[in-house]
Amino acid sequence: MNLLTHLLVVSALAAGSLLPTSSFAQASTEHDHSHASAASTASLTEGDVRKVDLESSKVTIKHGEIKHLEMPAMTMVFTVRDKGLLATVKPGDKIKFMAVSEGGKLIVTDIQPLR
Ligand SMILES: [Cu+2]
Repeated sequence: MNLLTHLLVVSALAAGSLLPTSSFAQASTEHDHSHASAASTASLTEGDVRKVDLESSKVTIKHGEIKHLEMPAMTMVFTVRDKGLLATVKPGDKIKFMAVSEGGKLIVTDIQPLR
């Protein structure tokens, strides 16, 4: 086998093995997308306000299970999208709140006092 023939065989093999791989990757991406949109039915979560930090727009909440984020009950810090939401709550308040995941960060988009 001369060098030119060898190169042609190698590139033909590479092209042949790449094509099925890329079409398979595309099909599995579409599957993941439909799965994610079905699992993202968000709902309000109940919690107790532990700490309010107006300056950095953060609130510490002892929350119940958050099913749409697959998170068990715990106490944790959330960033609040709208600082105005924090004006309505203080430590010790019981609330319902909406938490969403944006780029790996957990954001509170709504807070409703519980009475
Ligand atoms: Cu949590």
